[in-house]
Amino acid sequence: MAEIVQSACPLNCWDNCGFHVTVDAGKVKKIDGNPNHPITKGKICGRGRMLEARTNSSERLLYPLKKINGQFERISWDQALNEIAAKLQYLKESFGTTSVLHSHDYANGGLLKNLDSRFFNNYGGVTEITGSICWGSGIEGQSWDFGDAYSHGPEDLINSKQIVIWGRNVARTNMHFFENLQNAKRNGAKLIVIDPIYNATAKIAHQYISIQPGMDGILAAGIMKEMLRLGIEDRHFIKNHTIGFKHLEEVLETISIDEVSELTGVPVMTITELAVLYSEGPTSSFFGLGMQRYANGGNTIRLLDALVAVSGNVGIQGGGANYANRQVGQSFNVQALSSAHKKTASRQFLMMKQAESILAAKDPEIKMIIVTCGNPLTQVPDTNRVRQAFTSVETLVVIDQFMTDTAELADYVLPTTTAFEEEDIYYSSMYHHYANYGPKLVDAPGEAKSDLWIWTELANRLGFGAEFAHTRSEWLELGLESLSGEGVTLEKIKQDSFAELPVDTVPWRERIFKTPSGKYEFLSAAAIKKGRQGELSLSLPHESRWSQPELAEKYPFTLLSIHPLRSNHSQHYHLLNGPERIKVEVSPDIAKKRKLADNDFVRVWNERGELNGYVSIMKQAHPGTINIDEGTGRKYGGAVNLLTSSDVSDNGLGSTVYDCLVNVEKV
Ligand SMILES: Nc1nc2c(c(=O)[nH]1)N[C@H]1C(S)=C(S)[C@@H](COP(=O)(O)OP(=O)(O)OC[C@H]3O[C@@H](n4cnc5c(=O)[nH]c(N)nc54)[C@H](O)[C@@H]3O)O[C@H]1N2
Ligand SMILES: Nc1nc2c(c(=O)[nH]1)N[C@H]1C(S)=C(S)[C@@H](COP(=O)(O)OP(=O)(O)OC[C@H]3O[C@@H](n4cnc5c(=O)[nH]c(N)nc54)[C@H](O)[C@@H]3O)O[C@H]1N2
Ligand code: SF4
Ligand SMILES: [Mo]
Repeated sequence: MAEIVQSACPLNCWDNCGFHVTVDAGKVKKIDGNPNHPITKGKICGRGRMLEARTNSSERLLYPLKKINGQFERISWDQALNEIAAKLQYLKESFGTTSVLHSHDYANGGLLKNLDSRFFNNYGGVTEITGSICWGSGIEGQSWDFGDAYSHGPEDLINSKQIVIWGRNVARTNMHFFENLQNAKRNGAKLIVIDPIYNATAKIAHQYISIQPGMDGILAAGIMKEMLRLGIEDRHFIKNHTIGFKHLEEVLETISIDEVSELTGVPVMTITELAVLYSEGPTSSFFGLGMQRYANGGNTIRLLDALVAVSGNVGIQGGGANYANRQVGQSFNVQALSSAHKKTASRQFLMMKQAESILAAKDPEIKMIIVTCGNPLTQVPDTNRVRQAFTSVETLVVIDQFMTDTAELADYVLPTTTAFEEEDIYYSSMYHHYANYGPKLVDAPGEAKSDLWIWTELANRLGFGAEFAHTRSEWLELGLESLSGEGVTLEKIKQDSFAELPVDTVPWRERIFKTPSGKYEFLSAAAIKKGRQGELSLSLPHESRWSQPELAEKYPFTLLSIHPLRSNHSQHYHLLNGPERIKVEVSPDIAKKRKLADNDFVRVWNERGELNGYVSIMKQAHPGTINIDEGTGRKYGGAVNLLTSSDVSDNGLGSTVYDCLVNVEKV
């Protein structure tokens, strides 16, 4: 008898949907939305639905594999765990624990996925990944300005008179917010989209503003200039709740409004209109993540924040500089799960620079890499170098559900469970503030085991098994400990299948910020304390015709690599029907210049690499813009990251994957 069970989406996504999963005879049959979920209300996307195919796929990894003479051979779990544990022990004694690197991203939003840190901390502390290819620049930027990165609750959108979607591909990446935008429009709100690509969100906007990639901070500066010229800034907020405004004024004096228009491609009149619109709030701003993956990404978000502050849209209903919502993750007792106090050694590599750092590491060298919840061979910039780094170490262990490009390079591949094969609580610090419960619904195929089982077994072999001697329920209760006072208990979340977390849905409404001064900081003390520049800067992307004219001669076009519609990064491509080909989207002017027609086979290249694909001419996009969706792998002819740079953004914690010049020609 088929049964419908409440569950949750584990994918790294804004929406964190509630599911209804049909289970029959021990198999997942179908995935739908849970209509009772307060935010996602029964609607889910194709990536969520496809988790059925992902779970039941005949390509699942079923047994531990070891590479012997270049070929994978099936081995027993005992052999795999014994050999990996022995190697870990040997490395600890001979070179120290930081000779091991834990490479990961956040492919699964489960609370218990944080237990990987517990394993590595109890082992003694390995080389860890810091920063983020995804959102690092913006998180750090908002931390300098506000003290943290908090968003308004979804229900507050109703209070906005105007809504500015700034570099966020809502229709594609955040479907429930898209629905919310349509409702807000029906309610009379004005919708503006600022993006180099005329995307599906732009189509529903009252106004679409095309911008030169990487120039959003400059545009924000122009809007603030106009605001000050017209005297329509919020003097009360500036005087009482901010520091460093004089410094901001000085920065704005270094650029003319005509220069702003030249750099951004936005007409002066539009800039003036935006100044008026921002001052006639409440105006809410929603910043995407693509926009800060540039060398100037930190300053971009900081200048956008400054605009929201100067126009009086901070801490008010219907306002906000909405980027991420870290209140969500901070609700849990992740500290207790990860046992950071147990580590005695540590070293950190930047996520985007992991390849260079592996290759350059000394005292100790990296001898072993363990990969979880990540596919660096497709997702980390400068793929050629990543390949070189990941093949340079003695032992590569990859824990995954499928034979990814990264797993193919491994010495040991360990098969792990999918979400419906283990119990967990799922959350996302991106959009809404509900956590969802996902029970174990079916048994894993073959000998696939949960990540937690693997850590526990390795811990047993390395002498700290006692640190892992807990049941799933006990682990979940530990993670929820910080919430028990709020009535969020394991029992309650199991019963309801979701729980509202105690966050502020209008952050900063008391005008008390988490910065050193307690005020909004145009001049950041936190930055200065870190030895960085606390001042705002009107900096440009690293690869542009303004910053590197010679490079732009050779590689005249900007390559974006935005998130794919039908896949979550690299996770769904292999499940899609249709030809395995890369789509090279070009702006109409490029098609004209290079005499390209739809479906032409082209090569896209720069000094870092080359990729082939088929042309699709975009209806409308900023001149000189190309896009190749991220996430494809070897099967498709390669990852777009063959072309991207592993440079680090201005504040030291973000990537520059969209800050990328290329050339294109027909082959
Ligand atoms: N379908 C789908 N949804 C996803 C994901 C997925 O892989 N697939 N991934 C999830 C994850 S992990 C994340 S981080 C989010 C990301 O969610 P988003 O931030 O919405 O997505 P991105 O693809 O990073 O880029 C968003 C937009 O930024 C624009 N853009 C690029 N450069 C600039 C610029 O310089 N200025 C401006 N104004 N706009 C610019 C792009 O044209 C694009 O429209 O999506 C989540 N949702
Ligand atoms: N050029 C370019 N590069 C980008 C981006 C871009 O826009 N452009 N986007 C960046 C962003 S925003 C992000 S978030 C990253 C995403 O980068 P990743 O997180 O590395 O990408 P995914 O393909 O989502 O997932 C990686 C792997 O995790 C595995 N996995 C899933 N669940 C589990 C689990 O429970 N346990 C284990 N052990 N493995 C699991 C999946 O099978 C998959 O192979 O990519 C970044 N890279
Ligand atoms: S991928 Fe995102 S939108 Fe799709 S079902 Fe999962 S959480 Fe919902
Ligand atoms: Mo991301």
